[in-house]
Amino acid sequence: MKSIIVALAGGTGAAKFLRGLVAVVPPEQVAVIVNTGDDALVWGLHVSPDLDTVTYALAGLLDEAKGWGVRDDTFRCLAAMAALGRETWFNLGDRDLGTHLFRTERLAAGRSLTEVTEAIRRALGVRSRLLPASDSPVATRVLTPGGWLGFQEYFVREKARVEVLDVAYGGAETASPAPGVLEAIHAATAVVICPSNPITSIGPILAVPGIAEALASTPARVLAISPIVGGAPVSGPAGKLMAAKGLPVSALGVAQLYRPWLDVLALDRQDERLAPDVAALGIAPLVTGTLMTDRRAEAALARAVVDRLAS
Ligand code: FO1
Repeated sequence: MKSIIVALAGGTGAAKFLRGLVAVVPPEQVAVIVNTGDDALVWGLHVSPDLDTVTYALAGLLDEAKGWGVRDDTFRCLAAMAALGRETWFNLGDRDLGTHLFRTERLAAGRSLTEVTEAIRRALGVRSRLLPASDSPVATRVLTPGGWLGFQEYFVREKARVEVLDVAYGGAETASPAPGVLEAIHAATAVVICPSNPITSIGPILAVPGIAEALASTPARVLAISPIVGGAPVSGPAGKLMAAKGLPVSALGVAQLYRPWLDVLALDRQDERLAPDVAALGIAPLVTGTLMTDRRAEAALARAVVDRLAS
């Protein structure tokens, strides 16, 4: 039987790890289940930031400095919208707009997000399978002292600077996993949870009924890579959001959150002292370099993960 590694992914951290993964295993042997909780309507267009970040990364098109969008994109449409008095805090590049126009038009024509994602991946030459976690909307919302914000309002407009009191996944209770998601988890040789924000990237995937259960019941080993190193997130607001959920901001907090179904936790060498506490939760620690500072480091982390899963 063909071996397939199934990865659960958010945006930038996941994109780096997946780039490393397809450098060490054939891309056709990787299937990625991607967060849609960050999706937003911008100027009437359906933007799926994490699907696009992963797609662009695997297509070699990602703007690596920003960690999102298309490399060398221009922003002339954005400037035109600003001149017309529209809100432009969400920076949509001109080439990126092509993806959003295509997605929005195809969805309006009755295609599912899964079908549209498949069409985009094929057109861009991505050889790994990409699956949105759900075809129905799951909207991450953040409670601040001023009220609830959509995830992009919190993350981009407010630059994640406001206090976070709670996080919710609107629509998750009634959403179902996209076609192929549960089957992929059950048929996987191994499952990897990418080093993505546990609350706003992996949380919305797990909130879709059936997905956490599939992780608990799959015969495959499930390994997560901690996005928290040395008591702080490698990037983004994961620390604040974990604290808002009452979790310690550490690799141990990640272990506690994923404990119901996690077999192995990869944690950075800086956090080696936490390994016994992770083991005490019944999760096998894998102490390795998790900081993906360049392509070599991305591939080295992927290699360590693949080797551990094969052992
Ligand atoms: N992130 C920003 O910090 N500022 C932006 O203006 C911005 C625009 C944007 C456009 C398209 C896209 O696919 C992603 C974009 N992102 C932007 C990234 C995105 O908000 C987040 O990185 C993810 O939602 C978190 O994974």
